[in-house]
Amino acid sequence: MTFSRGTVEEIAAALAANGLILRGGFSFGDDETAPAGFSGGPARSVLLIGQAGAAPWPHFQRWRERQARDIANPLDSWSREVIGAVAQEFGARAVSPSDRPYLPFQQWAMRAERLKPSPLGILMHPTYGLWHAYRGALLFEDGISIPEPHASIHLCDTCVEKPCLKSCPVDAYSVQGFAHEACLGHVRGARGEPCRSGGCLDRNACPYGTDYRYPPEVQAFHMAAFARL
Ligand code: B12
Ligand code: SF4
Ligand code: SF4
Repeated sequence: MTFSRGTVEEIAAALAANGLILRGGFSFGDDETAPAGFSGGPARSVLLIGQAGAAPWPHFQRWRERQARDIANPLDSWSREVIGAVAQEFGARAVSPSDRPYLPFQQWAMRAERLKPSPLGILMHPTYGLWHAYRGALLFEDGISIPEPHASIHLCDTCVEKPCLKSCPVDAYSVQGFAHEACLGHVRGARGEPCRSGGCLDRNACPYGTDYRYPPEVQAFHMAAFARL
């Protein structure tokens, strides 16, 4: 598969140098309002970039040690820098999951990878379980013909016990959605130490993808960012 300035394989190799992976992509339909591409015209296709497990962490940590001072949202800054460089090399526009207004990353991922949400809202991956995320996307003004992804098994459909809905001390995740404030109150409170130091108890209760589970220090970093601790 070739773009005007390179191939998908070359893009994947450039990302792998920072522990990032291509998470699939698709072309926007003629009837869709697509985000702008590199030169400001509508993008015709998108490639999603993300991580499986905590693979980018050592690369991010080395980058952080080189920064003159602590910066706000360092993982977003690192991701923008690394993915921005790849975008420039291959003639794409880079976007981030944190860009405002929010771009529909999970809808794009469901389309690109045929994933479905778990009861926690996090998309369930057949191999990585809940231990994966999106760090950016490349918008191209060329169309791409990526083969349709195969429909994969949605592990939550076969999971009868659903331990992910039974471990939170304040039942923040339920069929009604995510009770953001209840979670925050607990995480910041006196009894929130297990969530602060080891991550969300509900997410950690899922039996799948455990080889990709983020180490406690990585989970603590994300929890601190979520709760602005
Ligand atoms: C705002 C936001 C939140 C808000 C949700 C508020 C709300 N009810 O909308 C809050 C702060 C609660 C949140 C929390 C978390 N989030 Co969040 N969040 C986002 C963000 C930046 C924007 C969502 C959005 O509005 N998109 C715009 C709409 C149009 O796009 P969309 O694809 O339709 O959006 C989907 C989501 O909004 C989803 N959704 C709605 N409510 C919630 C709540 C949670 C917890 C999740 C995961 C999804 C989710 O439903 C939509 C499905 O179509 C996305 C990145 C992005 N750009 O999408 C990450 C994102 C959805 N979050 C993500 C994650 C992992 C989390 C956390 C689980 C971990 C963390 N980052 O700390 C936490 C939960 C904390 C915990 N207990 O552990 C990941 C999910 C990755 C995946 N594998 O699926 C994303 C994609 C970011 C990323 N870099 O990968 N999040
Ligand atoms: S515990 Fe079961 S229902 Fe919950 S996320 Fe994991 S597989 Fe899905
Ligand atoms: S982080 Fe803690 S309080 Fe929040 S949903 Fe997970 S287990 Fe519940």
